[in-house]
Amino acid sequence: MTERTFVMLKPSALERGLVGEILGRFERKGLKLVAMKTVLMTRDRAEELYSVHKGKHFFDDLVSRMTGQRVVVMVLEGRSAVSVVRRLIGATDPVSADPGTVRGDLGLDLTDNLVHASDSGESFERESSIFFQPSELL
Ligand code: 3AN
Repeated sequence: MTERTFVMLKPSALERGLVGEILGRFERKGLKLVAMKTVLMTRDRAEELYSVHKGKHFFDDLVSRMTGQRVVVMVLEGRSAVSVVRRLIGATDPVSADPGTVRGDLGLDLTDNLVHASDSGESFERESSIFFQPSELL
């Protein structure tokens, strides 16, 4: 089924010049870019994006690491886009992410693990609305 997913390239992806490398993997897989922009992450947006993790031991560090940093946010579209992107990015901890995945090939840090991607259609709706107006996603 054709669906959409939300992806955020975290600060380290921009600092290390890996935006093209990561985006290229999604494009070569066949996913279509619907919208993309660079934004300065505010504390409010970071807390909203990671609201499901509020109360966990890593929440404050995660939000602080993202706040005030530039990130790239995008919406991708394609067949089973949510699960396809999750498989392409690999496990949350880059140490155990499989080779061939974004985190497995390019990352090591757990908190700034290069990329965030929605884990369900509901997450896509919630997360994309933090960064995009409906008119940007027509
Ligand atoms: P994923 O990004 O693979 O969906 P989640 O949703 O479990 O993983 O975690 C969201 C983010 O929280 C991760 N991308 C990572 O930055 C951070 N995170 C998750 N678990 C830990 C942990 N144990 N220690 C530090 N940061 C973590």
